[in-house]
This record gives sequence, C-alpha cells and structure tokens, in this order.
Amino acid sequence: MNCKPMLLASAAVFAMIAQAATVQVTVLARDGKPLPNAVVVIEPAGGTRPTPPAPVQAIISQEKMQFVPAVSVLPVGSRVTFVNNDGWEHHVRGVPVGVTNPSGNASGIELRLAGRIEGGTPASAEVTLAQPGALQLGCHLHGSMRGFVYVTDSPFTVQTDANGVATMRNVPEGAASVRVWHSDQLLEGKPTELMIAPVTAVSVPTQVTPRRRRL
Ligand SMILES: [Cu+2]
Repeated sequence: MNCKPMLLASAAVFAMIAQAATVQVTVLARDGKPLPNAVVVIEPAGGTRPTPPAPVQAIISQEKMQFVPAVSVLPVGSRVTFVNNDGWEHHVRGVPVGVTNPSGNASGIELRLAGRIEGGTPASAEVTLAQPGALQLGCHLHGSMRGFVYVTDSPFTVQTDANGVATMRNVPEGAASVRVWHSDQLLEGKPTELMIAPVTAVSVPTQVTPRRRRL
C-alpha cells in the first residue's frame, strides 16, 4: 500500500499552514486616521532571522517633476533603474535618512539624467541597493522633488495601502515586534510587541502627521 507517504506529506503541509499566520496591521497617524504609505516590518522574536526576500528589478521614473512611485519598498540587493521621462535634465540624489545604519548606503545615489528628446529613448541609469535602510530621493536642480526608497532585508515588509492597512501572510506564529517607518517622521517610534496568532489584527498608533502631497 502506498498511501502512507501521502498521508505523511499532507500532515507536513498542514503543520506548515498552522504555523503561518496572516497579520493585518493598521497604522494610525497622530490624529488617529489611517496612515497610507507607511512601511511596516514584522520581526519575529528570538533566534534565527527569516530568509531575506529575493532581490527584484524596479523602475523609479521622473515624471512631471515627481518620483514615481513616491515611495518604493525593495528587497536588499535589488536593482533600480531611474528613468527620466521629463524633457529636461534631472540630477537625482539618494541620501540615507532615519535610523542611522552604520553599514548603510553611505555613498548614496548620484545620477545625472539628460532630458528626454521628443520621440527618443529616455535617459536611464541603474543602481544596486546593496544595504538595508531608507534613502531620500531628491534632485539637485529641482528642490521640490522628493521621493523615498526603503531597502529591507526582512520578508515581512509591506507598505500600508490607502486605508492604512498592511497585510502579511505566512508570518511565523509567536512573539514578534512591529516596526513602522514613514517618510514624514524623523525618528522611528518604539517597536510594538505582539503575539502572532493564526489570524492577527492590530492597530499601531504613530506620531506622524502626513504632509500634503502634490498629486
Ligand atoms: Cu530635477
């Protein structure tokens, strides 16, 4: 009879599912309203760090004097292509911000991208995000341009949606802490400790007062 290995296999799959929780984190601004574009990181307590997420290839374009997307959350090691879709030059810089990151992107990003000629291919340049941490994007020529890249080595890193909600699946059950980063706060608040059960929903208040964005 060959059904026994099958049973064992399905038991193992069941055990994996039972330990992997779905966690919904709602981030609140200082006024108690949901906070979109906050970066939520769940760090399981103790022992082994989870395997970092696989690097990806991403694009951040410069369009009508804005970085699009305004906030990118990317795994460490990812490659980003900056593409200038405007008809004028941009001199893009990326500077580490927030929590000091000793091994961080100390050298930052420095790119000169010529303006796009009508009908031509836009100028682009690629950088590798070698270290975790937050980078603020700006342009030496246009002071109003502002964007962010959050480089993470945690697979449990998600940006909140328009309702201030970040949903993560397959998070290990047990003790963990939740960190919240937002581009409009200077210092990250204290992590929130929690116990992760199969279905966990928490609200995390912050002191962030989001700036109005020109969109
Ligand atoms: Cu510019």
